[in-house]
Amino acid sequence: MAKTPSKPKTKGETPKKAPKLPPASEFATSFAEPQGQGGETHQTVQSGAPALTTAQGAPIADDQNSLKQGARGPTLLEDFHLREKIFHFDHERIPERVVHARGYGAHGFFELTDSLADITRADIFQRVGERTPAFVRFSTVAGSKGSADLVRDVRGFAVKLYTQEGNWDIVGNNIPVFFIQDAIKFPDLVHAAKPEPDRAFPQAQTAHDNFWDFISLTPESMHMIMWIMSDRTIPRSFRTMEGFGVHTFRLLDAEGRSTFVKFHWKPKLGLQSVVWNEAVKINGADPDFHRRDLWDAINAGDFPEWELGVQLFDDEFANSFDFDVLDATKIIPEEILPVRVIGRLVLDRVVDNFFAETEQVAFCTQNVPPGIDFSNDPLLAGRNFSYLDTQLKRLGSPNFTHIPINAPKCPVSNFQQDGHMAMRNPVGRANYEPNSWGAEIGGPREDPVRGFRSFAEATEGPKLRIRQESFADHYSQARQFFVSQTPIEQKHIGDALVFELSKVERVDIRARLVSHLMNIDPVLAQTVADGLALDLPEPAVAARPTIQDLPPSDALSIVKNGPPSLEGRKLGILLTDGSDAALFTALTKALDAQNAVFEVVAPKVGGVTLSDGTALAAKHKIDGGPSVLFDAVAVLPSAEGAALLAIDKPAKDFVSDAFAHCKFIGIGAASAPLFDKAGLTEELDEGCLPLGSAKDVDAFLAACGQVRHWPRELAVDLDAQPDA
Ligand code: HDE
Repeated sequence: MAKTPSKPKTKGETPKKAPKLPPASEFATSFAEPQGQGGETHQTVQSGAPALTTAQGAPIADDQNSLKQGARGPTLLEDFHLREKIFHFDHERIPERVVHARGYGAHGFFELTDSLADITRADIFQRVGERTPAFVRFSTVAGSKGSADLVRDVRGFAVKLYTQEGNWDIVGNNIPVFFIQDAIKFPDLVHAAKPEPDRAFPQAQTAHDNFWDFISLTPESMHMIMWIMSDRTIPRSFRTMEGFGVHTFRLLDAEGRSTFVKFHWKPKLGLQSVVWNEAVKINGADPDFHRRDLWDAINAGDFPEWELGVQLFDDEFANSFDFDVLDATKIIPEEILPVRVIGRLVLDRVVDNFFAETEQVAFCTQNVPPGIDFSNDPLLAGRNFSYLDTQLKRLGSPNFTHIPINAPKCPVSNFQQDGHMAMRNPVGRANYEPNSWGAEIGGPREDPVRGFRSFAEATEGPKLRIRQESFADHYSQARQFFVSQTPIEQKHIGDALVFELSKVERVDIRARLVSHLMNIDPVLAQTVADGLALDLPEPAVAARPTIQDLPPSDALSIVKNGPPSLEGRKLGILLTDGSDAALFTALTKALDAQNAVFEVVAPKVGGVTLSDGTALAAKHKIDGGPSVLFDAVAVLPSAEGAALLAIDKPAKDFVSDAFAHCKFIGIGAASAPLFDKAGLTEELDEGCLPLGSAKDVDAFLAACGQVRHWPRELAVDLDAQPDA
């Protein structure tokens, strides 16, 4: 009997059940039902299924053939069923989002763990232990809806919280800063990043002239450039990314007093990314890598979880801070202002229908409940216009809030009426206020106590189109980010810049970008110039000199904030007929115990027969399950199996890619011929651990806890800096 590897479920929370399929016998019955004269299959209500109807509810007798005059005659216009079916199909698509088109969503809840009642009257932050329903959509920015998941890009991290006093949308990213300081530049940024308008390529890539031309003329983007050239833009999973509200917001108490706040989502699984060469291959092997990961994890009961943290500060702190808290190209380092954890976000339910939920969800930064308010960040002001405006284009009606995914889960009552597809229609005579129809039929009234009030900020000054003085330092925090990275992370930033700029055709654009790097870190600039075979240019003219000694911040490194355990990580186990059954059992038990997952890769998807005669189904055939899909691999063939794998190109790629991507590799006792033929025997290092028997399992998994064996890349890569 074939065993399917199974996983223990997380305690206390019930995973979604797999849909029940009819037994095979039922298929047999329905398929045995009348065949049409042309041999087409008719499945009828006799199988117990509900009747197929038109959109108007009329039962349909034949859904296989259009209405014709005579057996070979013309199709008749009268066929309303045909016309209605095709009409609806023709209109299935809605415009994709102008940015963040590719995304994936899930339901869950936010639970408050630390009350903020003394700081804000926002209902969601009052009662510890209370849960608020949530919907989260993760996304890439530049690519179209059908683009691949692991392109180098910022990830959107948009959270809709259905609070009891209205929906609150924290429409954030997995990077805490942004490219530009003023919303008026957003269309230019996005045009420059998207495929070039004459040729319509490259898709979902920033590695082209227009992007780097714009960026190299926009020094305020330099801090963001450091982040997007880091491995933050190739995350291992949505589950291993941070999220950030980016802007400074306000929390308001019942008296209208304000506290500034920045929002942070911190993943329970820690931070983890893939490497670039791996990302490129994942996009081919599984373009849905991130959405599949989220879907699988939630359905297995491994509910993704983030802590919500806040950085709280007052005007005095804001005025004392070196940078402007209204400038979205700046962070407040956690070492200066610690993040206070106040709750957790858990995703525990996949969508029932992708279109209805993930595609139609409409996030708007202007959706804030009483107690939350905006700051004067000029980027945020533009967003507050843009998100509402874009939903009309995308969803086609001002009534998009009537769609279940967008509808608040608290009472909604107002005098808005009519419009396309109105679902929530007021009853009674009064459709205006003030009115004198009395409390019962007069409709809703203002609530001066619970109602939303803006912070009464005093402002004055002339109307000007200017960029604030306090926004002028474009390099100091970019440098701080770079010096906060570990050597391997710094190397990846250099590699990414060389890769991207080598796709730029105009040498002057490459040089202009390197001139900005001179103001960030001269060694990085030199590395990139060397990688492009470019003479080092003069530093770019800077509005403010770079502060050289901002202290490094550990919070900015992925490697320093890696996974606390193997939980949620995936081992690929390469097996053949005759693989050691006892070793397989010991390894998979140990993985289960640590809440890690595994998938079996074998020459045929039908599986293998282990040494004790057990038949084991495989998840992948070798070229369908390349090692890029896994965090680490165990290569455990039998002696006969290893001899076969040694002449199989996908098997050799499996091990050489795992090696090149610095993965930990468990090496089975009989696997030498494969490593030999893959040309790796001489190279094997401490990241390649013997996995000959059950007693080796603990040491192998302990090593895997380090995520990647980075010394391997620093030692073998041609681009590696001697002093990295
Ligand atoms: Fe967006 N952005 N954005 N953005 N953004 C959109 O809204 C916009 C910005 C972000 O999963 C659009 O519904 C402007 C920063 C996410 O549905 C649009 C500016 C941050 C999502 C829009 C910005 C974001 C969007 C496109 C500069 C991080 C996906 C479709 C002023 C804090 C939400 C849509 C989802 C989507 C405008 C800058 C995050 C056009 C004008 C900064 C996560 O309204």
